[in-house]
Amino acid sequence: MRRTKKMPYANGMPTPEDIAFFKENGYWISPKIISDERLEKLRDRMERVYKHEFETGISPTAAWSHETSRPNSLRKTDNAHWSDLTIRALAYDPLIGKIAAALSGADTIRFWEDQLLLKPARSGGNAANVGWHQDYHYWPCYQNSETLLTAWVAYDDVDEENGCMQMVPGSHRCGVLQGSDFYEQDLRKQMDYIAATMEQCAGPVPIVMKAGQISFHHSLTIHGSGPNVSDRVRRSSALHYVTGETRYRAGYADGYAEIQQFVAAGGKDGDIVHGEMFPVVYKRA
Ligand SMILES: O=C(O)CCC(=O)C(=O)O
Repeated sequence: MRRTKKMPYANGMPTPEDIAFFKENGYWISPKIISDERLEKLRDRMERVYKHEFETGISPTAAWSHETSRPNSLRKTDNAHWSDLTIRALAYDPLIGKIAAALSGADTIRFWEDQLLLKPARSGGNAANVGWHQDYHYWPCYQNSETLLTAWVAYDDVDEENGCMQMVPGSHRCGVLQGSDFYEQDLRKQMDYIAATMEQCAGPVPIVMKAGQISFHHSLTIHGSGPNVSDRVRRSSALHYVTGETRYRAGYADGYAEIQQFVAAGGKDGDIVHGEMFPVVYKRA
């Protein structure tokens, strides 16, 4: 008789069961991949970015935060990998790319954008919440939601107390839903949006992780996060990847420097995105 045995992790890579879990649920949590030493350096570099000490001399694209007027709110900085080489090395990490390839079934993974996120300790209230959303809502510049995924790297231990992400398992199979809003901080206002998936999905479920673990999610998986009521800060990098089959949809370059550069270099509707702002981080041999 043949016995089915759970395969062990090999260097952090997902097993066939894990890949099936990702396909079914729209997310997967890796084992610890980033060492404590590397995490220490990442936290230090994050601080430097906040102090506007940009190693490359280039500033991030945009910051959505309330550094002075609302110190308890979520701090979100886009494209810190432009400014800092340690954060860039994380974004371009071939192992993260290889996992993204295994989960998505793609041969090639390109990196394109990151967000540095900090949810302060004892922020309470709504100010550090992230509204329920599907990432694809923000990326109409790409033709197919199946070719896009995010890796969220925990710089600290994350749990429900410090406002870990919450995912609605299976919501990536519900198509694009109206009501996505990262910036809506009163999560109760979005109950209709979540309810739209409830006939097909359970959840939401908390994405509890130790520092150095990485959660991966599909671009249609509904997710958000609540307040940090703990004494612990919650720091992370959200890294956005496209597969080698990702095609541009014309008319949506606004606000995305990477897409604008692709278009300026001759990229047209339906072309596969590429170029120096979409570096290949993994290619199957
Ligand atoms: O950090 C959070 O709570 C949300 C992050 C997020 O929306 C993302 O990584 O796509």
